[in-house]
Formats: sequence, structure tokens, C-alpha cells
Amino acid sequence: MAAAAAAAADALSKLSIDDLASAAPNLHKNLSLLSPDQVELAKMLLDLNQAHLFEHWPEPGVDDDGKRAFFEQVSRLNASYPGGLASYITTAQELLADSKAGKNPYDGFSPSVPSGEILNFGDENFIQFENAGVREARKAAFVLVAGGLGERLGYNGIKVALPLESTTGTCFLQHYIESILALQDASCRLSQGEGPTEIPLAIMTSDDTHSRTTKLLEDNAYFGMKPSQVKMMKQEKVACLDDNDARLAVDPNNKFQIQTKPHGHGDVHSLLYSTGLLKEWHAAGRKWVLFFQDTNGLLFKAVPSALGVSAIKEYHVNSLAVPRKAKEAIGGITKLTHKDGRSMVINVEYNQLDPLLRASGYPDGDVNNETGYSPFPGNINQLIFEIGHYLEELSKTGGSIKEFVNPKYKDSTKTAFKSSTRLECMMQDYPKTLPPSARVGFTVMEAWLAYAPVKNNPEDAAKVPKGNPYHSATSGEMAIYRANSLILREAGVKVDDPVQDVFNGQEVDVWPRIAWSPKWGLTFSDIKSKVNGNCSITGRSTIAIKGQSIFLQDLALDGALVIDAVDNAEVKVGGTVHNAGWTIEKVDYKDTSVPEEVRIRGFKMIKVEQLEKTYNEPGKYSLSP
Ligand code: UGB
Repeated sequence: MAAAAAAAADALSKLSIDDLASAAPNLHKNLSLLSPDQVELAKMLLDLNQAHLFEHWPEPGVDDDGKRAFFEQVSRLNASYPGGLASYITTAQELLADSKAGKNPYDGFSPSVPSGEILNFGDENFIQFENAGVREARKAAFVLVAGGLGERLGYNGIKVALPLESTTGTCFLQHYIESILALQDASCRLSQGEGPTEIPLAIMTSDDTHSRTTKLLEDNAYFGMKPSQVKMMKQEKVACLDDNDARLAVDPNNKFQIQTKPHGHGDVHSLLYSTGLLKEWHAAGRKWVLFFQDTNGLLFKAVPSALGVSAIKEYHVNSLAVPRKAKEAIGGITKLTHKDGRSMVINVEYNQLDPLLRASGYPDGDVNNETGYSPFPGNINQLIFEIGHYLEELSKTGGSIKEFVNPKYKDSTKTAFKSSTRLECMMQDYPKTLPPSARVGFTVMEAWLAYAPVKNNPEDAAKVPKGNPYHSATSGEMAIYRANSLILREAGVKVDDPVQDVFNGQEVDVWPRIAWSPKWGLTFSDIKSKVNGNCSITGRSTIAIKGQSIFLQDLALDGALVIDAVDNAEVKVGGTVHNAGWTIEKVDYKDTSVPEEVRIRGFKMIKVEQLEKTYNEPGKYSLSP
């Protein structure tokens, strides 16, 4: 202890102890508590003009544990940010100065509508891309960003644990894992030969989501994936800033902690790099990394074709996009051309697109055109990167990408903030640092097929302007039924039109409740091969298909049907199924007697009568009531 104190004092004495004693007298008095490493950190903080952090430090002997905990946190904050706290604070000072000066990050750039690959579900082109995507899939790795708390949704649990639909009750994480496993099986069947046979999944969590995500996986045997296939990466929060000089904010609830807030999903790049995972994947012969978000139940319907586009077009970066309503809260894919000739295709976040357009000769800003949509396709943050190119880039940048700061100023002098701010970063900003030679493309798909996130709470969703998507638990579930109905229609099934209804103040189309497990219908060709003859499903019907080899043949369904079969059980389902079925009962989101995951969607299923069959043994079966 005495030796450590002496070493600390010695280290500090080299940093002009007199200056320190006057700059941070309370720190100076507590020197004996610090290790040499902590002294280095203290020096750095003082160099960075952070002496205020020690102003309230009491005499040695009082709250010493708090003082030690303070330096442990500083050490973590320093280690988890590329370039350390010094780099964080310097960048913050620059960005805060730009923000105060009202500098436009897109200065010198003019926006225009980019061109990309536009896919039409079910046509020959789409099927070709799907087949190519399935072939490539075993060389892919998936990355789920799930560190966000989902404040807009206001749900108390983790979002990946929410059911994506209540017919089967499958949660998002289960659906994602089963989709990856289905892709893995299909890909290995198609391309037997050398190469990887397992598709890994990395999940980025944060302190807000880590333990609950791990528990969800462990409690459910990783939903069928090998535990070794799943890699968890936890992102750290970053320090909050109190003023334009980037002075770090003391936590209002603990004066020995720096206040921290999430840094954003852009952390995923530095984590993939610093954990060595990207290198490992590259060395194992993988070619693609696919990033996706926590609550889009339609996503995997778009994955095979989008991956096919990446492979055939040899894109280094491919962003999935959907037609976007003007001012909808998703970023717009935009071509930005600089006065000096440079250009890039990039996501412009929804709060920046409208002002950028207004400042660049579009007086009406972000408005719908004659198609009823904004001409700028909506970024849904499903990104596909070619690993070799990505790794090369990260080897240069360490995974740090362009950040931004968004302080809420007290008044127009822009000298004080309403509350502390911090630097943030977004994963889709990765292409901003790429050279012009990089092949950056995008793929547009219809929103009904590819995008139905669960982000908004019922109250806010009900206020969404008419015609714009709700992005709520209600619309997220209804979107699954609509997509499955439309896909079956395209495959030749007669599916009744939807009826309109209102749940939690949101008017939605209610299609027959059609749900299937990913291994049943991964691609359109797959689904078509499992639907034969004259099949029909009435509007009040529910069908859940769980199994790989279940074939619908001349099935007339008017009621509820649930079929569950092990992989080697081949089941032909036909004839007329008629029963009272399942009904939908309304639930109010304020009714706290109902579980939260149910009341946020505004309805529950009442299972009145169904035909339910389970096939646990391999064999050939026929179900024809
Ligand atoms: N996330 C993290 O993992 N860590 C974090 O620190 C923050 C988030 P949001 P956002 O799909 O509609 C994005 O909050 O950021 C995860 C795009 O920027 O749901 O408002 C979090 O768990 C936008 O361009 O979305 O908007 C979740 O999985 C548009 O594409 C994911 O990051 C929009 O999504 C997204 O976080 C959209």
C-alpha cells in the first residue's frame, strides 16, 4: 500500500505536482488511494480539462470505495472506446463546436434519388436471387444488434423475447435462430462440398439487455442452435457530456460515477473487430456478414434474395430498403454528390433528410411523389457486407465510424444543455468512410414482405398520421398474417380478403392467421413445392404449420388447424377442415390484468376449437378429415 502510494506520488510528481495541487487539490489529497495506472488516468483527465470531477472529493478516509470505483469506471470507459477517453473527448469537443456553429454535416453535398436493385416478390428474377442467396448462406455469419432498450415501445422486457405473433407464440429470438438454422440446412443441402457447414450468430447486447438475453437463450436450449454457434458481445455505454467543452457529467445519483448513456448500434463494428470475431470468420472461409435488428418478424423472408443480390452484383455493402412514406421515422437511402465531384450512397437519418432537401432546392422537403411514397427508399437497417472488404477497412479504422452529437440546448445562445448529451453512432454509417472504389448498393423490396418492426407504444402508434405505418406490436403481428396470406396466394392458394378492425386505436387489415416455422417455408420456391391442387383458407381461419415436410393438397380450411411434425415425418394434409376455430378478442393496452406482451398488441386469441395433429415419428402420413 505504502509502496503503491509512493509510486503514485512519484508518477504525479512527474506531471508537475504543483500544477496538480492547485488544479485538483481534492484529488491531490487522495493520491495514496491510487495505483500507478490510476494515476495515469488521473493525469489524462486533468490534461483533458476534467478537474471538476474531483471538486467534491472528501478527505482521505471518507468514501474511499467510491473513489476507487470511480477510477475503475474510468478505466472501463477508456478501454472500451477506440482511441480511449482522450479520443472520445477530443472528438466530442470538435462535434460540439460544429453543432454550436450550426454546421451542416452535409455541407457541400446535394441529395438525389439513387438507383438500386428493385425486386418484385415471386417473379423469375426474385426466385433466381433467392436461389443464389440460399447457396451462399452457409458462407455467411449473422449479427443481431439487440442492445437497445426500446424506449419508444415502453415494454419492460427485452424486445427479442416478445412473441412475433400470438398464433404460435414464437418469440423474435426463436424465430431468428430457427430461420438461420433453416437457411443453414437448405444451403448445405444445395451446395455439398468444401466449406463451412454452420452459420454463426453474434448478438450485440448492452448492460440493459445482456443478462436477460443470455437467460432467454439458456432457458430454451438456444432454440436448437449449438451454444458454440452463438457469440455474445456486450457494448459499453459512453460518458455523458455537460457542456460545449465536453466536460464529463457526474452521475446525478452517484457522485463517484460518470453518467453514461448508450452509444448506439454503430458499436457493432468495433466489437466485431476488437473481439477478433471478424478475423475468425474470415479465416474460416466466410464471405458475408448480415446485420439485423431486434423486432422485424418479416426480415427473413427478404434475406435469401438480398444475399443473392450481394453475391451476384458483388456488392461490398448492400442495404435492404423498402418504399418509404415521406417523414416516416426510418432513414432514407440517398445519393449525396459533393461540389468537388465525390459521391456516396448513404442512409440519411429521418430527422436530417427533410432539412437537407429544403436546403438543397427542394422547397417542400421530404414529400410523397405520385407513387404515394417518398422517392428516397427507406433504410431498414438490414445490411450485408462482404467480409474481406469489411475486414480490410476495419483493420484501418479499428471499427470506429463517424459519430454525431445531438445536444438539446437551453436557449439560442447554445451555451448550456437542457440535460447531458453524448456521442452516438449508427451501424449504417459505416460506408461513410469507404473509398469511392467500394461497391455500395441497395436492394428495395415491398414493405409487406420485408419490414414490420415493433417500435412504437400503442398510444404513439394511434397518433401516427393516417396512411403511415404504425410500427407497433399490433401492426407487427398483423403484417405476418398479411405476408403469409399474400405469399400463399402467389403460390396458388385461395385466401380470403382481409377485414378491417381497430385494436388499441389502430385500424388494421386482419388477414387469416397463417403462421409457419422457417423450416417449412424459407423461400418462395420452397413454399410453392409444398402447396398443391386447389387449396383455400377462409378469412376467419387460423393455420399453424410446424415441420419441414408438410404438404397442403386440396385443403379447404374454415376454422383452426395446427400441424406439428418431426423432420422425417412427411405429412399430406387435405380435405375439408371445418370447426369453430379461434377468435380474436380485443384487449385494452391500459388493462394491467392482462400480460404486457398481450395488451400492447390489443388482442388475444381465444382457442374455441381446432384440429390439432402431432407427428413425432418418422414416416409417411396423410391427414384428410
Ligand atoms: N441498438 C443497439 O444494439 N444498441 C444501441 O445502443 C441502440 C440500439 P432502434 P433507431 O428500422 O426503422 C434505426 O432504436 O436507431 C439496436 C435506424 O437508425 O429500434 O431509431 C436495437 O436493439 C433507422 O435508419 O432504431 O433507427 C435495435 O435492434 C431505421 O432503419 C436496433 O439497434 C430504423 O432503425 C435499432 O434501434 C428502423
